[in-house]
Amino acid sequence: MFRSFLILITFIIALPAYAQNSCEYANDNECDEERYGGQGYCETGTDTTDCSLVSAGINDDSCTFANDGECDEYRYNGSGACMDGSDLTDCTAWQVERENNFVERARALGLNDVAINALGDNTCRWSYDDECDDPSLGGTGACDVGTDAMDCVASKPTN
Ligand SMILES: [Ca+2]
Ligand SMILES: [Ca+2]
Ligand SMILES: [Ca+2]
Repeated sequence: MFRSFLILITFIIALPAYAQNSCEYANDNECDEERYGGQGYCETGTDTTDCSLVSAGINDDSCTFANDGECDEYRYNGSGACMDGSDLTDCTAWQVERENNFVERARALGLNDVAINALGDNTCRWSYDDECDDPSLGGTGACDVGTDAMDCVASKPTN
């Protein structure tokens, strides 16, 4: 009797801890909870470890692979070697470089700065996948308006 009581207690204590990472995509270094900007592959409260930095608003270089010149966060299509929120310097540099590439490309297509600004930036998870996902530019709607500029610039008339 006492033993089954202990098992029951253990179960009750362990259950919430289990639920915190019960998602199929838990512990893959990518925060998959929609409330923290993830793709929503995990239900709220089931991808706790991966979302621990993002949910706390932390963005730092705590990853082992920080400052190695490569963005390793999944949320930026990186290698995933770093947990979301732990490869700040590399991912910031990568974003700056990507935006510069976008502006260069847009200018090469003959767009002026007003038109380029109107396209927005490339902060969407689905940017740079060769598919326009900005619904205001005839895209799929997988991205918020103004966050998939590079993919949508290709489909935008240049006149
Ligand atoms: Ca995850
Ligand atoms: Ca890195
Ligand atoms: Ca896209």
